[in-house]
Amino acid sequence: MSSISSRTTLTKYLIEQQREHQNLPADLRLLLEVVARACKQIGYHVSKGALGEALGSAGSENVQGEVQKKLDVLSNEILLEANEWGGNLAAMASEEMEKIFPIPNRYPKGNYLLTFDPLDGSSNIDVNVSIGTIFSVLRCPDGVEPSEQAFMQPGSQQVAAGYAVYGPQTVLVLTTGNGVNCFTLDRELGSWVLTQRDMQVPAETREYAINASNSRHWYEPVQQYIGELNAGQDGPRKEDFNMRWIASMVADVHRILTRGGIFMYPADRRDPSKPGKLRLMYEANPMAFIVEQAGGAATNGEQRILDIVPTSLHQRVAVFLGSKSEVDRVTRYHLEKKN
Ligand code: AHM
Ligand code: MG
Repeated sequence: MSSISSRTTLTKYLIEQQREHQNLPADLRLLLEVVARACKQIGYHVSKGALGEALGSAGSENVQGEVQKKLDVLSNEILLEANEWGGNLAAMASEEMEKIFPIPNRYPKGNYLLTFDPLDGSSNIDVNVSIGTIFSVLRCPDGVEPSEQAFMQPGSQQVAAGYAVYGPQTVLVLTTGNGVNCFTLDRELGSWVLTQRDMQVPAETREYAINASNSRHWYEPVQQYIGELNAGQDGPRKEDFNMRWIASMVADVHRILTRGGIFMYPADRRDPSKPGKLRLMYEANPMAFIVEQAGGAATNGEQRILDIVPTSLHQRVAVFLGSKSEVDRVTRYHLEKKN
């Protein structure tokens, strides 16, 4: 364990990036610090649980028709309030808001667009299981008034993405397109401390994550792929696989970044108008950027997630991400069935 004086805090790390690699403009650095500070605040409220009166339903629905939890609403407000006045953003968009949030005229406007899922894994809030925040930063096209259209950029245009996990430890995982680093919150000092440099998704894995209760609805390529994993040593893969499903994408992805694996939320037969459950702009894109930066892969079963040009803010997408060899295999099964 490093001594306190030799620790690299998030602030120090970002300033070093700015100086040494010149790939991090000062306004982006400040924006990331503000987002990280908001995550710290959200983490504080999460950790209070019943003591903070933040558990339970807010009695409202979001644009996706999902019941909002009190903490969904609170986390959204924390992110909006923290980021509206800093002068680094042109607009924000959130899972919890139907429309974009342009920066109010009373504040200066900046060059970036921020999207977020304020509290991912909402179904786990009340049962004290890891949840998190996911965010993505895009450049606002020059001279464009921030509108929903300004956000319609493929994920490959992201300039930064990250997530926080509020779990046994509170961690922040961040990429600015130059690898992936993990910071752990030192609660006493209130600082994010760099605890893992250059995270890499192991290329091979024997672990997979999928909500198996949906198996009867899956399309054939997913049935085939999961069938082979479940057949274990007796099947064509000739080895046993293990399944894990936390139902918080942040926690499942964090496990995969740490020890490998594949995460899947496929499209299925239930509602062809909804390709999967997860949202492209503030769930799939930031996670795909992080996983690719860590040497993994991310597709919708047919194409790279980061190449998809969005057509609406809350668009859903099928997700297969994690260890490259497995994502390549399940993508191949989809493409073979298509042709
Ligand atoms: P949320 O953003 O409303 O929390 O929904 C997204 C979550 C993901 O974190 C997780 O992978 C998935 O929904 C779990 O879905 P399921 O309820 O099918 O297990
Ligand atoms: Mg979510």
